[in-house]
Amino acid sequence: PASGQEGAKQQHLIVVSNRLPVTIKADPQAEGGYTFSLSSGGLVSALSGAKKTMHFTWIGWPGLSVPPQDEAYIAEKLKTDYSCEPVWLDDDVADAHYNGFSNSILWPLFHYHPGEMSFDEQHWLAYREANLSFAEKVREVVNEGDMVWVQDYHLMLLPLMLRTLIEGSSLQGPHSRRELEHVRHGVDGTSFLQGSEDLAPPPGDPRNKSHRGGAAVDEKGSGKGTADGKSSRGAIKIGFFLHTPFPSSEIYRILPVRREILLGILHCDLIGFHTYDYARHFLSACTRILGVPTMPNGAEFEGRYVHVGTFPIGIEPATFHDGLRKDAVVQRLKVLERRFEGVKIIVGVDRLDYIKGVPQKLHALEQFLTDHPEWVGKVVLVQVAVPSRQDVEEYQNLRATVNEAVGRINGRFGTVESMPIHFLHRSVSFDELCALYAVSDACLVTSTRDGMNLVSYEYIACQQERNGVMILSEFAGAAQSLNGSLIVNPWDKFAVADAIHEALTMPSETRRANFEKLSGYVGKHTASWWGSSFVNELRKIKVGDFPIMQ
Ligand code: GDG
Repeated sequence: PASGQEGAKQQHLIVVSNRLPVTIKADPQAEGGYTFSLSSGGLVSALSGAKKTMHFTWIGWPGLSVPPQDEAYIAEKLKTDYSCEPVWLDDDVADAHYNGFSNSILWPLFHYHPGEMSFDEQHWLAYREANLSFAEKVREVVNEGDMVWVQDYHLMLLPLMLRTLIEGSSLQGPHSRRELEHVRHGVDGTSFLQGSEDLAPPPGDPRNKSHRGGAAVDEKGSGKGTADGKSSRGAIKIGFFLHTPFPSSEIYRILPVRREILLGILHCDLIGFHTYDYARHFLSACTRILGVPTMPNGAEFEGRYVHVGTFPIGIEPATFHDGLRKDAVVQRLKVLERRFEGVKIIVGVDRLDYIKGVPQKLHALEQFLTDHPEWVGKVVLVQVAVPSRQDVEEYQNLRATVNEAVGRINGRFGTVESMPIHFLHRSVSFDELCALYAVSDACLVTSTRDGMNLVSYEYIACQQERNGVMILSEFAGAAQSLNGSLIVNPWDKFAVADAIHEALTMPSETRRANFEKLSGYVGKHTASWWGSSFVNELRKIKVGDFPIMQ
């Protein structure tokens, strides 16, 4: 991050996500008492291109709470080494925001699991409060002309709060007055704008010196608006990308705060989704719930045109190609090939989440072995099930269901020599993942809903030699792009069993032809392609640009 002066020379991109891409661990032996390591998520690689060409700041929750006296050291280290700015949240707010509203309300609803949704007003308040803490942090670092790119369902109120705090938007629109009041004042009547007054200490206040931007920039007269009414509308550009599906408006309208969430992101200049269907669902929710006029590529909202587009995410295939060339991976692959000689391997890699359809996958395998007993002992499913969100009750129930199914199927089809399911309830190293993908004859993804699903992309990236078959749920966003896969309905165990059979017996020429198509797509639509497409689109938008509405 640089000062306002440098920011004027080079466009500044501020990415905001719930978690920072840095893992911080307390370690009394380490210098300063903490260790720091960059995570290797898709978002990190997606933004690597933008990082090189733009002045770049990443804002997020650091994932741990530390004694107040350690915060400054951590913040300094994050800023200097990783261009990151931490948002500190109280433990109870972080928990109710993340496990509560985000993962017990929005996540199940967006994945068509309203039965798993438990709405709690305290969670809504915490969501609002956490979004406000993020908005305050953005306010500290942002300057006029900057682009802010907000990531995912944890931060859907952030665009509205940024317009209010930074641009002093009047919040007087005909559609929204009541809901904006709800977002501003919450159900407890406290206003987030009151909180914002603390953010603009009077000139000369020592707090102004503690951070760049924010009130200090206002003192210099950058023209940045404030919550006290000095409006500078359009001062920043705001983008939002949703990594999950956006459900049909028939499902979405179940949400008690459906209007507030839509209004939250409608304050963007650009909203992106993985697929055209998600974008369409969002636009129809805007029309049906808010009466907002829409076109196929956007919506008219309070005198502003909100652009809506599809930006399918991808992976960096080169990371996997490099991985497969590593000595350790080559050796491991040989060991696995020897161990499973004469046996076909189907691989599954999923966070243990009810959207990933792991029970459905197990039922389909059971059906396949029932229909084709000649395959018993000749095929194994290696299922990596990474523990996830274990504080949420639904995830604990899922674990019990899956354990029971694995035990039953292994009990039924296992022999002294072999078990049909190798179940790993833990994560594996990147090297092990590469070797596992490469050694497998098929990959089975049975998500009941999935924004995109990157495991399918990663499997393809590792199939140069084997040309394995991708069996992919029609309910994963990836099914819209990965032409050359066997597309299945995961709820139809007979159809999935048939697809398993087709995959295991597919002639090599067909596998080769499918692989060529798949690999071409994965190689072109990479994570960095996704990142730069979105940022370029956001950059191109002229504030005040208004297509003619029909
Ligand atoms: C969300 C959306 C959307 C998994 N196990 C191990 C491991 N992984 C890595 C995979 C892959 C990632 O985790 C999972 O990505 P997915 O895309 O499949 O799924 P979500 O985590 O649910 O991600 C999804 C995505 O956001 C991006 O927009 O595609 O639909 O739900 O990269 O490799 N990595 C290692 N060991 C493991 O055991 N090293």
